[in-house]
Amino acid sequence: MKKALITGITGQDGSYLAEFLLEKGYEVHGIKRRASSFNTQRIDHVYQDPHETRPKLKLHYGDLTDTSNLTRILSEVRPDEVYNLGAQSHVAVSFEAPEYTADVDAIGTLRLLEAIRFLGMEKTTRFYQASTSELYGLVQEIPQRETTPFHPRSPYAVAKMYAYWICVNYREAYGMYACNGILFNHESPRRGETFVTRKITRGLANIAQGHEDCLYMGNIDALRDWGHAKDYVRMQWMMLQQETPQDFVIATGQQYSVREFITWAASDLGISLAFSGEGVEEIGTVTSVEGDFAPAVRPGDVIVRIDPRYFRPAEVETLLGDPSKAKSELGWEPEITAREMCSEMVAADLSVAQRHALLLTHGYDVPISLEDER
Ligand code: NDP
Ligand code: GDR
Repeated sequence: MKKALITGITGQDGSYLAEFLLEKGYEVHGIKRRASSFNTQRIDHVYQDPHETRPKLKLHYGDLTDTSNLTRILSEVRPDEVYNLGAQSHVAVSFEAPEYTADVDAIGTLRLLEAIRFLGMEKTTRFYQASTSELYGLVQEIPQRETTPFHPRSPYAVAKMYAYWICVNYREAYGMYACNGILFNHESPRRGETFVTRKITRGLANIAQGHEDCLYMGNIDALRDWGHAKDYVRMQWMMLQQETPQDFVIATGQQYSVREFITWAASDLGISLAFSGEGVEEIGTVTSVEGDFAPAVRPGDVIVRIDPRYFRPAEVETLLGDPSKAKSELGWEPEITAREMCSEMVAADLSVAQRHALLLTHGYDVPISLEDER
């Protein structure tokens, strides 16, 4: 039985990857951070009681900032494959906490690689690094492929650039099987609530059910290549099953704006929107409402506004990936479109908002944040 160690197992990708590897028969180990409240919601459904004789999923307390902890976990587990998904992954937050972001995202990667080498596992343990389309930042070529030069635009992207190159360096210097997956944005109902897609689907579902009045957005003209996290974790595993380690761009090759995503999500709720105004004055006004999903919304309501607080000191305006290499060399194809994914996310967030509305009707005032969709 193969053993995998996942950093970031409690995050969006970590949870899908853990499910995927468990289905493949792996023994899965994950590193979770100590928190003052439960932080394993995304993997609770695959959690196995440690009192069972041979649980297939084991969690270890740890942190990418803690070298001795990482070394100890690696020496105990001796995994065949390490998936380094752990990161301070929010681009806007990285401007607020640049040093911490560098410590976790850049030096954390080095710590793991160095621990693998220190333990003499560099020829036996395969390593996946969660690299990102944010490396392209100020884009030098459209679409972006493996050979497109990098120009990172945030402390997050700069930290991830170090991680990218240290991974390449350990491959070249020590013959490690180490790969970078250069993944474009990927989402799901398990996406963190403050990333743009989830903020939109959750915010509009709450507005539809009367829990909030307005969605406050940043740059809605930003263009992204959005895929589904389930499709992308499959590719993370495929990258570690090849004869030789290589880096791959993982993307759909389709690009949409944040504004289009808002319109899709609204339309799934039966809401038609018209945008007017310019810059921070721009607003999204309801033109019509159909069906039963948005009982709290009326034509004429302004449900989208721009708030400059969500603008970034340096923005990545446009990203569009070219996944040809992954398609031709690994036979990988994304199966879920961005539009389908948006509907899945809206349905999940609407169901939470509806349950909340039902509780309110029956006199239970449960704070909605406690009910986040997993
Ligand atoms: P999430 O933010 O959902 O998950 C991040 C994970 O990292 C969480 O489990 C988090 O733990 C953990 N983590 C954060 N800080 C530390 C730390 N100091 N030590 C150990 N673990 C830590 O990210 P995603 O699942 O969306 O992304 C997975 C990886 O892929 C990240 O590295 C991200 O940067 C990268 N990536 C993501 C893309 C995307 O579109 N989703 C695209 C390209 C790259 P906790 O739950 O306790 O917060
Ligand atoms: P991104 O994702 O920065 O691409 O990083 P995010 O969803 O945060 O932003 C996408 C685009 O939407 C614009 N935007 C807003 N973003 C947020 N979060 N909130 C808003 O209110 C808002 N309004 C407009 C942003 O400016 C941006 O242009 C994600 C993360 O998962 C990274 O870890 C990963 O590496 C990259 O995707 C690929």
